[in-house]
Amino acid sequence: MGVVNVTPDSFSDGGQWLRPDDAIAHGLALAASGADIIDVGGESTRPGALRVTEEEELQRIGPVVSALAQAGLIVSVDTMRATVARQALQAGARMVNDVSGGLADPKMAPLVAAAGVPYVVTHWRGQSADMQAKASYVDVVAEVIAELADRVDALAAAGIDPNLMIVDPGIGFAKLPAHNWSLLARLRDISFLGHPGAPFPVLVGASRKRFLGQLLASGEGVPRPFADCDDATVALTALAAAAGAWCVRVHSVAANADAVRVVARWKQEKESVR
Ligand code: PMM
Repeated sequence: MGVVNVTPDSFSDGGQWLRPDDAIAHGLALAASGADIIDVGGESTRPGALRVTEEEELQRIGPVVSALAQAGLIVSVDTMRATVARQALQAGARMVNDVSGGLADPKMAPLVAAAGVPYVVTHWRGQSADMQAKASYVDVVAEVIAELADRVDALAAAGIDPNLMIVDPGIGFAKLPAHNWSLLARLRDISFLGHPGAPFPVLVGASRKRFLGQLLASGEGVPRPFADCDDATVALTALAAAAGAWCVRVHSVAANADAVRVVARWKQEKESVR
C-alpha cells in the first residue's frame, strides 16, 4: 500500500502532495513502483495534529480519489469521517482505512456495513492532539489485542462482515517507541486477536515513523530525519511480511515491494522443504 497524503502537515511528507495534480502523479508513480493499493488521506494524524474540517478534507482528496480510481487503481480512503468515506467510495475508492477503528464517527460502521467494502480497523485511543498522553499500558500486546477484539465485535454487531475486516496495531497511535517494538514483534498473535479461529489479515503502518528515527539516532541522540528512515522501513517490511502481515503501508514503494517479493520466495522455499 502506497501512501498519498494530501495534507500540508503530515509527518514525513506534509505539503509535498497538496496540489491535486502532484498527488495524482504521485499515486500513479507509487502504483508503477509496485503498490497494489493507493491510500489517499486528507487529514494528518501525526502526534499533536489538529483536525481539519470535513469540507477541507473532502476538497483535498476528492479529485485525487476520482482520478486514481479512473486510472484503474485500487484506492483506499484514509479517513475517520463517514461522510468523507461515503464520497470517496462514490468517487471509486474500494476500501476504507479508518485509523480510529470506527470510534471517531458513529456513522462509519453503518456506512461501511452497507457499502460492503474492506475496512481497516486500527487500534486507537483518541484524537492525535492528545493521544500520546494515552500511551500507558501494563501489557501493551495483551491490551491492544483486547481493545482491537472489542472493536471487531462491535463493528460486526453493527453489520460489517468480519471477513472484510483487516486489523492494524496502530503503530505510533497512543504508543511509545517500546510499545511499537513489542507490537511489531508479536504480529502473529495480533492476527488471531486472542481467538483460536482463522487469523485476520494484518496491516502495518510503520513507514518513516518517529520510533525509527529514534532507533537510528546519532551518537549525540539526534533522531534520524524521516526521509532517511526508508531503509529501516524496508527492513521492517521484510520482517512483517515474514511474520505473515497482509499489507504494509509505506511512503516509498519500490524497495518495499522488492522486500515483499523476496520474502514470498523465501517462504515458498521454506514450505517446499517441510
Ligand atoms: N498511520 C498514519 C496514517 N494512516 N493508517 C493505518 N491503517 N495505519 C497506520 O499506521 C497509519 C494510517 C500516519 O502516518 P503518516 O502521516 O506518516 O502517513
